[in-house]
Formats: sequence, structure tokens, C-alpha cells
Amino acid sequence: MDYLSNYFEKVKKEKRSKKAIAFFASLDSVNEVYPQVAEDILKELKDQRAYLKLIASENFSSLATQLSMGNLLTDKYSEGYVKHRFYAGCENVDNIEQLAIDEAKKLFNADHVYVQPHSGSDANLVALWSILVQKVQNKEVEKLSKKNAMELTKEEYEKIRQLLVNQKLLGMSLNSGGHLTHGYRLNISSKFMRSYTYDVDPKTHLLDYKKLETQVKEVKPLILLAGYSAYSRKLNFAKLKEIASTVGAVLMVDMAHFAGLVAGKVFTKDFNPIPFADVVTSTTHKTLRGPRGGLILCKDEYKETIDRGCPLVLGGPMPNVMAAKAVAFKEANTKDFQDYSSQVVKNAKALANQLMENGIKILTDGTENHLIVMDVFSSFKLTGRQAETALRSSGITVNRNSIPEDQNGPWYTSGIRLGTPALTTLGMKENEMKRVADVIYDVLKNSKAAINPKTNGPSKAKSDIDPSVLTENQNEIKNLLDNFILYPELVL
Ligand code: DSN
Repeated sequence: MDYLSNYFEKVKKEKRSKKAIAFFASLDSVNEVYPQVAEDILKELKDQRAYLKLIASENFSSLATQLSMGNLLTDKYSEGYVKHRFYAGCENVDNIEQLAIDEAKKLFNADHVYVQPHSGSDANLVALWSILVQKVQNKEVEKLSKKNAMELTKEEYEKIRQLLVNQKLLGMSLNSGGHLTHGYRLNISSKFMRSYTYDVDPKTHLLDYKKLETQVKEVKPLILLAGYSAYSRKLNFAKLKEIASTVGAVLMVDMAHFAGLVAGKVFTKDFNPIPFADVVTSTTHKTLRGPRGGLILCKDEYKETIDRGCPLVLGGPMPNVMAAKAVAFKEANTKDFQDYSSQVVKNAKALANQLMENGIKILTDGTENHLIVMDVFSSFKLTGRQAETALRSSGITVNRNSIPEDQNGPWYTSGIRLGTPALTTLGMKENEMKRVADVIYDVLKNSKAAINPKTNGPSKAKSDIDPSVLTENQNEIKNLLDNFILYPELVL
């Protein structure tokens, strides 16, 4: 597309910032090979600028983070780990991986760090499998484990395999806010482990530590897994460690959602998982605001098995993404990032308070982190899917989410999850959150189930909204976004 080349010429002529020149130069280079791809990248920028991003698991990474991913590092194979590779020529990748490790160690004060996972799900797989290999083989078949896996007879190997796949995992249920990889039936975690789940209290929607302790004593899991993707309260890891210890379980924590709040020193003492958990997994792109990827932090006891994540579970590491992780971890180890993280929580509280002022049912009656789960079915008689579509049409991107005892199942759901990491990156504060809450309320209050022409009954997926209400709220969102432009250096 000519206009894409013109953009590059324009920013060069205007001597715009290095980042702007780099962004448009890279877009123009893509344009020379595949114009449609370049155009879609630009469209995504426009799209992300035009909608309020309230997806709790998304953020806006810095241009430095993004630019460190788009280079020749992607061409290098580096299976293995630092200074222990299955390929020659990994000296520079070793340096980069070590920088990312060192930055993460400093940021989180962790004993050992593994930066290769491609995603949070990968990180969880590596962690679960490493704990199994470490704990089960050592405890139950110590004699066999001393042998190299390749030297075991078929019968010995099968004995170990049977032991490994019969261990118990206890994680938070999906409807209570846990993640698919914490033992959900449709995920591999429940196939290679016997998975059990714990729920939040059906009335308060809070985690009941006493009840959990009783369940842990009954189930006696090998692994107690704490962490969430849709629970709006802090977790007390000192208590969870105590509970796990009553049956000698390993405490694993998935902090994918709140890693940025740990890095930003908002979650400290008993609410920081690093001193208490044996293994902590994370993503790097949510509150932590880095590139899309995964991360594992562990006690030294687990380091050897964790470092074997590739080829144990993972395919070849992605050195370009590890470079971006190093950049993002460095960015997170600053006072600016700490201020950002505490504002994320202040914004979530302001948003939740105003939604509740308007009479919307919020699970747990508030939030202590970056996210909120609204019960839109009891508040507005809308399914999560209808609410998601209605909000998107007004200019707000959210995602639907199951809630405890959800009557509408995991596809339609009864909930909407909201999060403040991205809007806080744009610079929004409590006042803007109040305006956003009022738009959400107005849009949902004026939406109703559309009629399904096939059944002549109410649709569970589609909703109708009064067009004048829609226009009014679209304008309000536009006015708001005009004052908080995403990547202002890229404005043409
Ligand atoms: N998909 C992520 C989320 O939205 O929470 C977790 O994997």
C-alpha cells in the first residue's frame, strides 16, 4: 500500500522520535513483501486506539519491548538452557537469556528463574511435570530414578509412568475463578493428573481458608495450586503454605494475573507468593506489561527439572521474546512501574465502587487487585455473551466469564470480567473509571435479549440496545479516548 510507505517518508521528514521511525520503517518493510499483513497491523493499532480495553489479562507493552522482538534472534535455535545447548553458536542467546533471568531474579527476589515458556499454559505444564518428576520419582521410586531414563527397562519405565500419572492436583475450580490449566476437565492437566478442585464460598464468593484446609486434609494432594484468572481478592500465601504443609503438599502458585502487582510491590508480605511457594508460574504480558510469554520462578530444589522444560515440554525457545522479557523486567524494576501498579488497583477499586453505586452485582462486593467480575445475569438479565457484545458496540472491549454456579454454562456465561491494567497504562485515573462505570451501567441497563428468529424466543447470544443510548455512550467513550492516546509517538 502506497500510503504505508508515505507514512514512513513522513515521519522521517518530520524527524520524529526514533521509536516512530522504527515502527513505520518496520511496517513499510513488511508492506514491501505482504501489504495485507502490514495493513492489518496498522488496523490493529487503530482498533486498540478506538476501544477502551478492559480485558483483565491484556495490557499495552512499551515500544522498546515490542521492537526487541522483531529481529534476527527469531532465527536461532537454542534448545537446552544457558551454557547447556543442543545447538552450536548460542553464545549471544546465552547472554540474552541470562540477562532476562538476572532481571527477573532482581525484580522478584527469586532463587531460580526460567524464562523460556512461550505462554502461561506452557509454564504450568513445565512446572507440574517438573514437580511430578522431582517429587514422585524421588519419593516413590528412588531406586529407579537414579537410572538414566534411557537405561530403564520397559517395565521399570511403565511403573514410573503409572506413578506419575496418578498423582493428585488440587486447584481452584474454573467457575470460582481458577484457570483451565489448574485441572479443568478439558485441559491436559486433568489427564496426566487426578485433578480435584476447590470452590469459593457460594454466598460471599470468597476463598474459605478453613474449608480449603479440611479439603486438603481429605484429598492429600501432591500439589496444591493457588492462583486465578477471575478472582478479585488477594491470596494469603503464608496461610496457603501452612495448609499445604499439613499434608506435605507442594505449593505451586500461578501468578499470571497479578505478577505486575508483585513486581510493583503492591502485593507484599503474606500476599507475595515468592517466599512461600515452591514453584511460581506466570505470564509476562498481563499486569507485568511485557511481551506475550511465560515465566517460572522456583526454589533451588526444583531448578534442575525446571531448566529441562525444553525439551521436556517446550519446543525451541524464542530468543527474540526472551530479549523482550529482559527489557520488560528492567522496565518493571522502577519506581514508575510501582506507581503504575498501585494505580491499577486504585482504578479497579474506583471502577468497582461506581459499578456497585449504580446497583450492579460485583462478586465478592469489590476488588483488591486489578480485576472485577460482574454478575450481569442477576443485574440485567443478560448473559455474559450479550453483555460482551453490547459493550463492544459501545466501544468497550471486555470478556465474558463464568461465575460460581453459573446457570448459563461456559459458552454464554452470566458474568463479565473487567480489568484496569491497560487503561492505567494509558494514564487514566479514578475520575475516568467513574465515567467508564457509568457508561457500562447505561449500556447494559438499556440492552435486552434480542429475539431469535428461528425460535421466536429470546436469544442467549444477541442483544438489542436503544440506538440513541448507544450513540450517546459511543461519544462518551470517544471523548474519553481522545485524551488518552495509545502510543502518542505513532500519531500521524
Ligand atoms: N486467557 C487468559 C485470561 O484471559 O485470563 C488466561 O490464560
